[in-house]
Amino acid sequence: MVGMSSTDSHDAHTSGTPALALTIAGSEATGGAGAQADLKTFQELGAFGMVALTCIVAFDPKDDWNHRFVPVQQDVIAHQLEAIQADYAGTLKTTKLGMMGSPETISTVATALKAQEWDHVVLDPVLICKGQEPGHALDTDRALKAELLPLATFTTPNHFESEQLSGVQIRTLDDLKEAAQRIHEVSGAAVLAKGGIRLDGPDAQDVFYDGETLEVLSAPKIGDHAVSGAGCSLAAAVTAELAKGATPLQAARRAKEFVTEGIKQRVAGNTPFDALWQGGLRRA
Ligand code: PXL
Repeated sequence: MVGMSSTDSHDAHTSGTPALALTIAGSEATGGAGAQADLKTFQELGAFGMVALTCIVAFDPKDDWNHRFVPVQQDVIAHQLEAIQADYAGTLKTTKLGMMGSPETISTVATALKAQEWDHVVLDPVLICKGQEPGHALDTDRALKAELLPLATFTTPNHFESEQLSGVQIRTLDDLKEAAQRIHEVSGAAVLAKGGIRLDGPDAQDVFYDGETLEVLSAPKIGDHAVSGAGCSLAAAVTAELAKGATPLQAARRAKEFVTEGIKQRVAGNTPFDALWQGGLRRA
């Protein structure tokens, strides 16, 4: 603030500043997924990013890259959100919810979210990470449905999460459409249900539904392996686009392009899944 008049400071909030976007997510140390993917996506799409960290994931190279997971203490999560929401009170209107990891964290986050008005709450309903057992996720699943889904304005479930949230078993594109419609009915949110590589056929197909428009977003599949960070980056790209003023359908289309190009230019390491490169659209 040194040397800045109150007018300068006010102007900085109202003109020429980038759109603001918060992610409430876990850290995935290798940089493929989680808060790292979200922040890189925000930056790439021209939004100013913030993070409230919910947990830390460190893959274990000695144990088949299994997920080692520690939650961040509940008061530390609350403090991060307190700082962010006080700093940008009145201007921060867009947030993305990524991996929560526990029912306690879901409650802490829901309480903070309810303390202000939001234009956009993008819920990536992360139930399990690649490599985790679905059984671990049941209590988180219940808390997510009860406490976060009602606050969401947009949600991006993958194949497994769409089945959990809709109760529909998804084998075909029509199943995915039905699941998207059911999730919209229970949540009121715009839904981008991801078929990804899980449905048969040459294309990676996702279904957008917002109560009015049902659109299938389609791009040729790139390889037959899931890429780390694709889900996080998709939801983060939706978030950045919404923060910049896009409609939900525009945001979904742009996010699909972002992820498709990012997968084409993926980064290989020693984990069994490659990581999406958020710079894909730079040389699409
Ligand atoms: O891709 C889901 C995901 C989200 N957030 C974190 C993760 C993962 C998967 O590894 O580690 C922190």
